[in-house]
Amino acid sequence: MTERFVTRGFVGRRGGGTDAADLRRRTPPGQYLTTDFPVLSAGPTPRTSLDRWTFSIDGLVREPARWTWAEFMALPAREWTVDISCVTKWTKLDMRWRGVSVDTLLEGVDLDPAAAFVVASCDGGYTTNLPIADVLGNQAFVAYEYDGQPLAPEHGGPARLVVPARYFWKSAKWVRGLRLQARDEPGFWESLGYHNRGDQWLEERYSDD
Ligand SMILES: Nc1nc2c(c(=O)[nH]1)N[C@H]1C(S)=C(S)[C@@H](COP(=O)(O)O)O[C@H]1N2
Ligand SMILES: [Mo]
Repeated sequence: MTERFVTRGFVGRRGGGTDAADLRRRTPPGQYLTTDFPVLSAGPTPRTSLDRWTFSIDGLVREPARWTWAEFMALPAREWTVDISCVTKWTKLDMRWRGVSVDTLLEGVDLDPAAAFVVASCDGGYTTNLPIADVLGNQAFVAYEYDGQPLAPEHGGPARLVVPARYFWKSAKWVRGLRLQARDEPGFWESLGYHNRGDQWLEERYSDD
């Protein structure tokens, strides 16, 4: 039921080598490469214990879905190695994550035909918005491991959304759910002047870009 939304995106630009030409090709406009993993949070790091953690899908679905941590860990998982670009201009290549595809999560619910956008919500109140097409096709996932280790709290642990095809503010840390909506609704940074879509290859940083 979710196939109708799938867009393939920039598959041709993904992956690849690390010689000088490859590195240039893999660096979006206006970005520089880094090997650091900076922390950027709009507030304090929330600490939700795993026995109180749940992940929900609600809004325009026939029945809302909700997983406990144990149930979430039992979902089919896989690894992604992806390049990440932050609007503050750093790009980090080949970041290795493990988690659950958003496709897998949406397979568990019956989408209302009117559902066209998702709003990710988080512990701490942060939100970000995405069209459904931007999170399908196994290009977005809820990660709970980074580089072979449980995701660190400052980087969004226990679990965060990762949307590599968009600037990193769309990758909601401490994510607790996705709400399906008919209408788009700007999230935290999108309401404060950042671009609604945030495609790093088109340099969509601010709302008038
Ligand atoms: N819940 C939540 N998610 C968030 C943020 C935040 O402040 N709160 N910051 C966003 C921004 S602006 C960026 S650049 C990345 C930073 O992730 P990192 O701290 O793991 O580098 O997380 C994004 N996700
Ligand atoms: Mo950011």
